[in-house]
Amino acid sequence: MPDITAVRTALAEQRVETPSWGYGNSGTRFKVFAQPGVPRTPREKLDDAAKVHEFTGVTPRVALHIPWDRVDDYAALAAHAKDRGLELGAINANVFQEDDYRLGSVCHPDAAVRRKALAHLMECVDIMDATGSRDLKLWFADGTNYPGQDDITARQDRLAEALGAVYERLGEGQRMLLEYKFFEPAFYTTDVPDWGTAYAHCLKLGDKAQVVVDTGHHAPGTNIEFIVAVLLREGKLGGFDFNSRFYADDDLMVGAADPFQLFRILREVVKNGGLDPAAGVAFMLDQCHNIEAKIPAIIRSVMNVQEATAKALLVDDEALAAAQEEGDVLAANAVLMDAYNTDVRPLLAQVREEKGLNPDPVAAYRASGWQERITAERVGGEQAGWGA
Ligand code: PSV
Ligand code: MN
Ligand code: MN
Repeated sequence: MPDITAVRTALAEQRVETPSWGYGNSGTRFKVFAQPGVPRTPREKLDDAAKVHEFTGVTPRVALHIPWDRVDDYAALAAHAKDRGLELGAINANVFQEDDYRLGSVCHPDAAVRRKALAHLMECVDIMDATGSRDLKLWFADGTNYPGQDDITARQDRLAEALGAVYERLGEGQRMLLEYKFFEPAFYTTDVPDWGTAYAHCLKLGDKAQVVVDTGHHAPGTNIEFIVAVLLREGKLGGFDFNSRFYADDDLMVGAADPFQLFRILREVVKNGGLDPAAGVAFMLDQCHNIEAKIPAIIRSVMNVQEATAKALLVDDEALAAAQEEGDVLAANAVLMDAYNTDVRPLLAQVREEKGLNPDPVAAYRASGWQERITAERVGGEQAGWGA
């Protein structure tokens, strides 16, 4: 049986990074429903993130998105984060929201557009220098819509050239995390559509380049835990963008659509040493809260990651190995299902109490008065939103 003290310690030490854009308004292409009290500035996003950390105790890092979080003084923003007990996390680049990028960014057929995109990526590394961020997260909307529109391998060459230049620019202790997504906004080819393509580029680049697995970026039925196991085995799993999908890149709360899949993913993480902070696997959320209250949704999401992790930690490895060795298919499966079917909420409540936290972070947030305060105080000005 797993050592319960070690399980509690692992849970107390796990960190989940929250995304600045999850605190702002978001929606679909049909409608953005604005919510009262939503932050108007990157600093206000950090103020909300500090509340999430106050009640969960495990979310000290906040990912930024440039240009949505562009400020004049990034060191001052990092100081604001520090004042609130936070650190700035991954810097997410954005080379997909300008007219110039209609045919792509770093893979664009026009060298002038490629240079512009590369300059933005370099700017993101400058920002990392100022904020002390470790990770540059790269997601490219690049691709084509029609057969013949552009040359598939030429686009790979352009991608490799840009990635190589950014890689050279990375400083000591900085990493590049390359994200893949099977389609959207490109519908025929995507230039980084899958983990294999991301892995091939990262392998050539070197140790500072790793793959990030966004759970929403796979075709239905994809065995994501297999990808996770393989990337960990190769030392190339840089982190996760957690969220839930029912249909495409839905960006719903992690663990909402398929908690069993999340458990299976975290089982591979735990089993293959990915929970050890030394493994460098970043557990990030990449979500948007379009119709639900944002701060409690982020707290709920963090709790969902913790619950899946707790279940993964409870797998009886000895019993599992014995069943596997005997070829006892049903017994092996039952060991995993026993862990999955365990109610870990009391265990996590205990872990929180040991940290001096309220065992119910959502209730504690609701009782804190923060939502009422920001609703009253954040009037005037423009609310932050996905894309602004
Ligand atoms: C777009 O698909 C996306 O959701 C990617 O997952 C990025 O990580 C995120 O936006 C932020 O740029
Ligand atoms: Mn993502
Ligand atoms: Mn996405």
